[in-house]
Amino acid sequence: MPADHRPILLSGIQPSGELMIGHYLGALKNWVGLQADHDCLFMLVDLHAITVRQDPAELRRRCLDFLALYVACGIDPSHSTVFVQSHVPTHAELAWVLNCFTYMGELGRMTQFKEKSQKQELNVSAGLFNYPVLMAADILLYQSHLVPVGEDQKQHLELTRDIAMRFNNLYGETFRVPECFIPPVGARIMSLQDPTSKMSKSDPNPRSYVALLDPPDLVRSKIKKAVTDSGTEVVFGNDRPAVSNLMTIYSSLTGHGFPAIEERYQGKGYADFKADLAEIVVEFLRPIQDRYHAIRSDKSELTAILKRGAEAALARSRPTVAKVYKKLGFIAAS
Ligand code: ATP
Ligand code: LTN
Repeated sequence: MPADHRPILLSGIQPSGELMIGHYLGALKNWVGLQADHDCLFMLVDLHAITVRQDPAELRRRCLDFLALYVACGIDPSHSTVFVQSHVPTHAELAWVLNCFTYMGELGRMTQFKEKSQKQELNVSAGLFNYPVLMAADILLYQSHLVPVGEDQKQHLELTRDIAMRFNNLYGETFRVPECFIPPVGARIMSLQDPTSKMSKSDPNPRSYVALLDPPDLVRSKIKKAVTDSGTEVVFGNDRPAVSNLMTIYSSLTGHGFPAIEERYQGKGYADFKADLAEIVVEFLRPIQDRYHAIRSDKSELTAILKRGAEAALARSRPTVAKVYKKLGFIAAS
């Protein structure tokens, strides 16, 4: 790859569950928007995914499904480095080192760990606890400037910055301290069935989210049956979490602000609003789904993208590991 002076951007999604509209609005949309003027690395974080049990056959299939969806959503693998985390061994190597510079107390305070370990009370793995350290390694390996994520990942980004600063203070400038990019609208899309909890691909109820590959009639039915607040007005506000969430999806997909949406539906009820929103989502998904089906059928091209991506990522991350090992006092192998 030629010398690139654009800021380095890195992000990833776990290949678990189904990619859904929350991932698009909180992450993928911004990856695509920032792609032209950043030097981008986009990952499929399979090492992160195994912090909860995965079916091996499904995980294998899903990595390619997600890759095809990244491309269908607008990630251009000829401009950006797209790779699978487990193909690049430096991630696990740096994660081990960073584990030795992260405190149990810090990891115990992570909201995602608290939520996921509560759901899974028995046999909470050390991997689930250490998850944010691997994420810090992902980011720091590439000297990333910018990390676009949804709101729920902000705390992990703050921990990454703390780990980087701690290491730099002890050993001298080693890691760039990254910045977090959180979109102003769409950073936290809520469940369609419970507007007090985040829309999540690991939700056992598929009616709580719209998957990027849901067929049109299923999208219509999920939006029609989405819970609403008491009252009938299409007005944004903290006291109306359900309709505000639907308005956020509407606004993110159309670019219309909340006052314009309120004006358009003045005097109309939730049913009209939901019917229009359903069509907006269906029309938004249609070209993504068409592109997806074309791309997903070309397995050799998908494999080639990942091979190129892994080679580039390994070459770019090796110098950081070498620098870290040297600073720590590890002797060189040759
Ligand atoms: P899981 O529930 O399987 O742990 P998840 O649905 O939270 O996963 P991740 O792989 O953890 O998905 O998230 C990938 C990216 O999508 C992250 O940047 C995350 O912040 C963003 N994201 C996930 N859910 C939402 C949401 N409901 N709204 C906005 N962004 C989201
Ligand atoms: N933990 C993130 C996924 C992730 C990530 C990263 C995001 C793993 N490594 C590095 C940005 C940068 C999540 O969304 N659950």
